[in-house]
Amino acid sequence: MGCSLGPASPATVAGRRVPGRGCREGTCLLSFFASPQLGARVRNSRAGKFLLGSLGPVSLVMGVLNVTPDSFSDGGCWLDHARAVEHGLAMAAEGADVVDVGGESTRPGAGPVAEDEELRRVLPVVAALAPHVRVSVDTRKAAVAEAAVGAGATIVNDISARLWPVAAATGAGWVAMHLPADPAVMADYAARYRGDVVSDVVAHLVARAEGARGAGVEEVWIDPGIGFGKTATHNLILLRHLDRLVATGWPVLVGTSRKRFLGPLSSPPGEDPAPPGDRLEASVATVAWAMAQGAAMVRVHDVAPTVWAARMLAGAAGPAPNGAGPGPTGPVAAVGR
Ligand code: HH2
Repeated sequence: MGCSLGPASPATVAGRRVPGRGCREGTCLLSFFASPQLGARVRNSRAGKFLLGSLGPVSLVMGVLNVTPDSFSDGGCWLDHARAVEHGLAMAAEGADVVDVGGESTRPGAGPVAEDEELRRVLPVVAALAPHVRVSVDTRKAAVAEAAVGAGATIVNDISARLWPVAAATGAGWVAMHLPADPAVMADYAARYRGDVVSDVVAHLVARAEGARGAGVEEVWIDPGIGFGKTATHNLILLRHLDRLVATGWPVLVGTSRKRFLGPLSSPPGEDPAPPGDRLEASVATVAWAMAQGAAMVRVHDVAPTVWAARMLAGAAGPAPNGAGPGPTGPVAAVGR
């Protein structure tokens, strides 16, 4: 697929206020978790939604930035550091609340990446983006997570759900994702799995989240790991019952963007599954569903349409106090996220 850069250049991003988005440089997420009132609301509310006044639920958007040659949908696009930074800033200008920088593909069959190579890929990009937007590092390696936090990342996006000690030691936020088998063998695992996928995912993530909180991690997210060791049916069941994850009270992150299970749903019956670049509508539809179920953040490649979807959902979920609708100059813009 093509590697198109977003509309903004770095020069236009610094200091620019994005219409309709109140979160610049990670302040909203930080203040959200720093606020006992709002933090308690997310942790304790049955739906776990970001309920801000009468705006209804407003979810955050995490933009994907893979500094890899082989990621399943944008492999090779952002391997060059200057292009990666430009794309990260463009996503921030489009309204991403977090930019997720990764240096290792976890698609089925991807080869392992040596630690020094992963560090070489991600650190300069994290350091360049961190002054402008909140940055997470997508890694399974403790040393990479630690170094990325040192370079400015404030969330460890951990598909292995094992790196909470790094978050505890550094004060970073931590995402625990459900990964039931190593990516190299997860397709076989998924085909053989006969359990209750929703109950297993909920139990696994709640145990990890409680462990991390007990170890002192203040900001903990849980993520069902759509596409990781799951069949298309498992993915759809997890989406259907996302409310059970949300009901745990831990803020939920969901990543469906461009994933394989969307391929057959994105092409006419009888035709080949749509390739990753042709899964935009399915991606937006599934993250919109996730947001409507109470997901507090969605991880996407296509930031701009997702931000618009989030804004429309916020408007649809609850009328603003003054009766104005959502939009660049409406109450959503005034209150932010
Ligand atoms: N999915 C991918 C990578 N990291 N992290 C979280 N928390 N949730 C996800 O669903 C998730 C993730 C896979 O997507 P991508 O990074 O685009 O692909 P690749 O692993 O090929 O780089």
